[in-house]
Amino acid sequence: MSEQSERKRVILSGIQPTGTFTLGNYIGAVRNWAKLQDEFDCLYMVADLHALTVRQDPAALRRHSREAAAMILASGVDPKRSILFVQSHVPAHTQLNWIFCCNAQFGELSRMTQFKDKSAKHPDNVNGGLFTYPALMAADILIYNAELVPVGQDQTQHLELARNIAQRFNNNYSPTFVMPEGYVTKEGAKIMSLADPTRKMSKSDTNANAFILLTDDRDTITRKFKRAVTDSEGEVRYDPAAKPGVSNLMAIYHIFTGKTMEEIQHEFEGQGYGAFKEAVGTAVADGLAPIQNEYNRILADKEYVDTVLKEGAESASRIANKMIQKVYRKVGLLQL
Ligand code: AQP
Repeated sequence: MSEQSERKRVILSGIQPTGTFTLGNYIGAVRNWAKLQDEFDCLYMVADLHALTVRQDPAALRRHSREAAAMILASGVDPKRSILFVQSHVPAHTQLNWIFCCNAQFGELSRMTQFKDKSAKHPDNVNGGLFTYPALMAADILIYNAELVPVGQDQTQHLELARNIAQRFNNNYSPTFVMPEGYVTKEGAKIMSLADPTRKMSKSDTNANAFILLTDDRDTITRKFKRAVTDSEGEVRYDPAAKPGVSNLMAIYHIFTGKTMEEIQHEFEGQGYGAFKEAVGTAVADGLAPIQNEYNRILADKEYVDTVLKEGAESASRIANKMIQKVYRKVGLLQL
């Protein structure tokens, strides 16, 4: 990173390679990452270790990790300006995780709602990693002394825990970690499932009609939007509580066209949902086309993607290894 960029604040964000990215991942996360590069020193992480808290097919996980990197690059992240790496390529994350596991309290980990949610979703695999996941997330952030972390509502509790862990460590030893803050992007829309608009769109949803994948072709995108669950009112109006399906489609249309909710409402007045759904599908397919072209181009060059990831891991490790040495020394681990 340039000398001038040393004055920028550090921001860290990650995404799990648990599948092909959805439109939700794009709108809520990856789309914003390229823009953040102007203002911040950015670290972007393919969070493969976090993905292991849920059972993964090894071959698919490997494939998804490389695809995730290619999609992040295709979305505009520039590896010359930002550090893009795979979490497991920087072992200091897991080293700090252990120190934090020994700092985080059973009570505070038990209160994490995501642990409760994921345990309920995967009752046959309530593993220790799922329970201590927030300690690893704290390590991801604090190992780089990231000042800002873009978080959705579902992650604010984890960020709070990271702050508590940092505070406790600083008090018990000596000032080491900066307090990370949540960073809310201007258009941080939460995109809902097309099949059940009361639930968020998720890449691991078993119903393929619930999500738009960033790799879906135009026909698939159009078809999925046509099938999207709405309501029987037939009026395009923004009201997330009463009309979650229509409001979700309006939010998506707004993001891809820049039109306001009033403009959208006016555009489809008296037309029912058919024309509206068609327009949303077209706008999304048009908007994703250049990213898909770029993604296919980048992914075809496996060597390039791997070089970016290798260099990213080296840059990240340089920062992370310094921190882990410092932490090991402070907690009293013998250093030779
Ligand atoms: N539906 C969504 N709307 C807006 N933002 C979303 N994100 C995920 N879904 C939506 C954002 O994407 C980033 C990466 O998420 P992740 O892969 O680390 O985990 P996740 O939030 O659990 O994403 P998924 O797609 O739902 O994955 P699975 O199905 O594996 O659990 C985060 O910034 C998240 O806010």
